[in-house]
Amino acid sequence: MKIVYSDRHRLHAGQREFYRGELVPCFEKPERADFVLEAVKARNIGPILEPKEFSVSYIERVHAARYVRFLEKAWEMWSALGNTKDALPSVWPIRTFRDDVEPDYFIAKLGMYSYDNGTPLTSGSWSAAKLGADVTLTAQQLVAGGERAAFALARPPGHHAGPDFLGGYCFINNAAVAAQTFRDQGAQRVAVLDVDYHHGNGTQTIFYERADVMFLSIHGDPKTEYPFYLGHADEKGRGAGEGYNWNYPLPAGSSNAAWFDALTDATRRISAFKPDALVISLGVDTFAEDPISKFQLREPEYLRLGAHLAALELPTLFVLEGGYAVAEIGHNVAHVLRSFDEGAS
Ligand code: FKS
Ligand code: ZN
Repeated sequence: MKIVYSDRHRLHAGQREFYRGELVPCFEKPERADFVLEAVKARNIGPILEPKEFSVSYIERVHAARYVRFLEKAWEMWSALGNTKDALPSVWPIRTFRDDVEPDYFIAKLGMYSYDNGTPLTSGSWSAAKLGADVTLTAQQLVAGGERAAFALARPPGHHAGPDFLGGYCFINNAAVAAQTFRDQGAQRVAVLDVDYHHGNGTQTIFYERADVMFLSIHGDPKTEYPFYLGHADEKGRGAGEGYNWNYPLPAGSSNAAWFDALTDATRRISAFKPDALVISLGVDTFAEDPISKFQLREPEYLRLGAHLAALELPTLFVLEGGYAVAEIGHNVAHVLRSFDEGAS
């Protein structure tokens, strides 16, 4: 399958994130994409294309305009205050606070548009995030244009970014932007299947009240795993969206058998939904050796995942999300894509 990639992802390179009471080097670093690129090249997954440039109006179909304006201007505002280090939020308007009045002070604005302090905003974050969306949309256009599948080798990742918030290393929800674009270009129904270790809280929130985009996620149980406050099994959608959201929280340490039981149930629901396109939020932090996650997938499981997805026989867009055992993430991604291609007709 064709792969879309730009080396300008490295414009986003956060210095440090909070981890267990101290600032440590960011897990989500440019080398991740380098390793994925190397592996897909080595295994001849397909030609590598540069992204086209898309208008921000595609992004604003799923993100609030005022959030996008904030991201565009954030570094300018932060550096105008004399700052040179990455911006990290430190205060949030939770519960009884008001979120309808946007404060003037930068750190207060950043708190309003974020939900964690692990997502450094750097001088190049907006450019890289916009480019990640362009990478994703370029791959989406290939699939909309008749390709069986395509891979958006994007970073920073996207699935934690919601309508008007960043977090979990994510700024723009690439998978959601792509799903919405499929809809806007004539697809009646789109399914988004999130196989990253972490619940795709941003994607779920964006589509929670809608019946035209089904969201399904297999992830570490939020009772103990990030992002903690969303991703439970009883979240099934609201209003028109009821019955179009399916979460498969699994305890940390779950067996591969349990993971594939969840995948089988999820893909059964996708088939019954009869979508015109499928978007896969492809995180490989489900890997047994991943430094921040606790599932046990390895090469045979990634091959099995690719074959299982191919069997759905749907136009499929793969979008890169997480995965941190840096050298291995490339192989894990390549295994999924290769076995998908082998199983695809
Ligand atoms: C350290 C504890 C917080 C955040 C984990 C974020 C996971 C991100 C991801 C994505 F795909 F978005 F990259 N850990 N500050 O893997 O889901
Ligand atoms: Zn993840």
